[in-house]
Amino acid sequence: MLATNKDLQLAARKGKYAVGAFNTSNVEITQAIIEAHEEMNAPVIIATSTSAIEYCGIDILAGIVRQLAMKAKIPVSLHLDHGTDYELIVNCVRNGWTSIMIDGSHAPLEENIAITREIVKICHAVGISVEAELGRLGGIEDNISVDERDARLTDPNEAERFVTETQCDTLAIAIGTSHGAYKFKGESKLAFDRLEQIREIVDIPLVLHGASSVIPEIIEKANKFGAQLGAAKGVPAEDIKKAISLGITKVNIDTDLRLAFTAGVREILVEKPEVFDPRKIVGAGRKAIKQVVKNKIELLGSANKA
Ligand code: PGH
Ligand code: CA
Ligand code: ZN
Repeated sequence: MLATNKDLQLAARKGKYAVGAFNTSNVEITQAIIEAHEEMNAPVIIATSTSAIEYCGIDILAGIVRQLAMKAKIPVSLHLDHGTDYELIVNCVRNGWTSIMIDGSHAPLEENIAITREIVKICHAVGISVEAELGRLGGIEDNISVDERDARLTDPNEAERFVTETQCDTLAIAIGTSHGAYKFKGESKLAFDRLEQIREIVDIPLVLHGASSVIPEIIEKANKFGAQLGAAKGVPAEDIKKAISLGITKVNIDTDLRLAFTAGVREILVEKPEVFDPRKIVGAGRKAIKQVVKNKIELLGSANKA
């Protein structure tokens, strides 16, 4: 069944767990995510970036996610990840998205507030929940690359004002994570004190972007079969757990699924050179994603919360 992020995250806050937001761009990834959640009776957010929508086609991607969601016994939200384009957002609203992220984090505060308010007005009129972002993550976000120098932690006082003035339903904050497979040069360092300060003065559910762990065994497997992902590094599982204990109720994961897919596909191509059926090749990637998603459900504590 379909649900909104707001409802899923309010339930998660009560139950002290987090809902995973997993990115998709095609049928196999969506199947892997939804099947894993069905088998573990967990609620889920299916996230679609602008480039994923461009890749698949907005109506096709909506069709895939909504058909699978309506057949599923668990609540599924269809969420726009890092929306920046007004026309695309309105198109998602028309095509049945249940949740929208408006990412005005690259703009100055006043402008971010103004852009977010406008999207909230449109979305709330039709029962769609809105995630906004304040502060800047490092790394590459869809097509936008944020230099380390421009990355900026969320200011708690700004966050309080931002939430009051925009009436957004949930808030993505920057506490030191970044998008992609190369998050940290040395040890991972998250600003948990900042998260606590924000949690104290902001009373809407909070979101952690850039939350892939870049699982070492998967990197090893991919490299064993020919990948070159030497210095890849993510957020350790313990840090994700700690962030959830401090109030994060949505954890965004894209990179870990991409890596799992790559390792799975590389393995079958190397181990079974006689295979040339796309279903077997892409199917191996789908299977690898499903296993990673199941492990994430365990980590986030969302099993049996559907
Ligand atoms: C994310 C995903 N999507 O919005 O924040 O982050 O690159 O860590 O998977 P990762
Ligand atoms: Ca952003
Ligand atoms: Zn993100």
